[in-house]
Amino acid sequence: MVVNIERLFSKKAKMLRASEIRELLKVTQIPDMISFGGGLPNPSAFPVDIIHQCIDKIFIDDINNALQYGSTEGLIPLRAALAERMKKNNKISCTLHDILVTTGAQQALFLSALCFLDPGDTYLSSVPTYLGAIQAFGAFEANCESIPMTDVDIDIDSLRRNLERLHRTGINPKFLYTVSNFQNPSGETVSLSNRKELLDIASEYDFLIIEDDPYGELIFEGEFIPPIKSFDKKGRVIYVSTFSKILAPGFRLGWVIASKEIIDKFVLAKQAADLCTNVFSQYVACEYINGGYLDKQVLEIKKLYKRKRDIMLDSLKKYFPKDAKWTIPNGGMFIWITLPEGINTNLMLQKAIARKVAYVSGSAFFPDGGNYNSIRLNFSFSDDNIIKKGIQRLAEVIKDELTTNYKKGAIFQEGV
Ligand code: PMP
Ligand code: G9A
Repeated sequence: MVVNIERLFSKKAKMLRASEIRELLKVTQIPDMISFGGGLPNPSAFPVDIIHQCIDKIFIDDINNALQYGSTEGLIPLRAALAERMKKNNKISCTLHDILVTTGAQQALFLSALCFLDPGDTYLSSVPTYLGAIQAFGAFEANCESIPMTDVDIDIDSLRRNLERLHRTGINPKFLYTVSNFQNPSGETVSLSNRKELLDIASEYDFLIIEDDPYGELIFEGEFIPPIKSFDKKGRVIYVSTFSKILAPGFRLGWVIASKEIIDKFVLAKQAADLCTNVFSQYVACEYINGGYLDKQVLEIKKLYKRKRDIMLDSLKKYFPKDAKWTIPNGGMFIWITLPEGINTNLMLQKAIARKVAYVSGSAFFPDGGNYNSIRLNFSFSDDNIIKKGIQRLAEVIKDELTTNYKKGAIFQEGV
């Protein structure tokens, strides 16, 4: 008898949706395709020789433990090294006991969803926001209240208005999700005063903040702004970061800093998910930090990505239509483009792919859709001359679209 699998899937499984970014990664396999789509680090930023040295040392010093199961919390020397680094670089006062090592930052988001979101619960998120977070939280059947940005900051008036409206109907959001530095997707960074205000409001209305910070180390210029977590005295902020952008995403290593109650609960959830994070990866990362390699490598990565950002910005200025606008990120990996209203970048994507250039349409980063006239460009992955060529190609696609399909002021429906 043929098994009717669909009938057996859980409600949660039926609600799972494909990530447009992960789908787009397939397009990058097409020969000669220039992809500004996926948020991929540049392979030349991977410290290959250093990784080799670290592994050689592990083979000599402690290979049996590196190949063994480990504790769910993570390797003690790695957590101690992270606590030290978080204090020194990020002004977050913590010890190794406040840190849980996770299978990438993505798992930290998934554990947050598992531990805090029941079906029908509400969370807040600034928009546009990281697609993987929308996916993780959406899997738990939660409702997202989208809070717009005003320039670089989360719109405090809108946040307060939303909170008042929710309270009148008896809804208490569980948390606010934000990527505070060099956001994925917009490249913007939330100001110091906005960070403090968010924490005050979280305390007033009694919700948590999930501060996702994979890009904070990749600062090219401007002042370092301490994370929201550094002002948190009450255990209200769950801070999430990752080795993906400062070592290599293939290691699948991230970490969470949170209060003891939260870490304890996440440990239980993680036991059910994967027992422990990849132990061999943790040994390599530990050697990478304690051998003094990480700081030097971060300097190299920043130099490389700043150059790529500048090439992309110069090319945008040279080739893009005059009425296109874009952000100028002080770090990270992304530039956000706003095209004239009436352009549908979802529809335009097929034409761009036909001309062998890919991007992510902006609407993917809004849980409620819309914003069809925006796109996200990644500048870290492509070679320098490919960035120039790709932006030139994309500019031609946009100019064609403006002369053929542009419907000034058109409102597009979801799904087109
Ligand atoms: N959060 C944000 C904002 C990201 O951009 C990413 C990856 N691009 C992640 C989390 C997931 O990172 P990881 O590779 O550590 O799972
Ligand atoms: O899904 C991935 O491969 C990570 C990249 C995320 C992004 O492009 O935002």
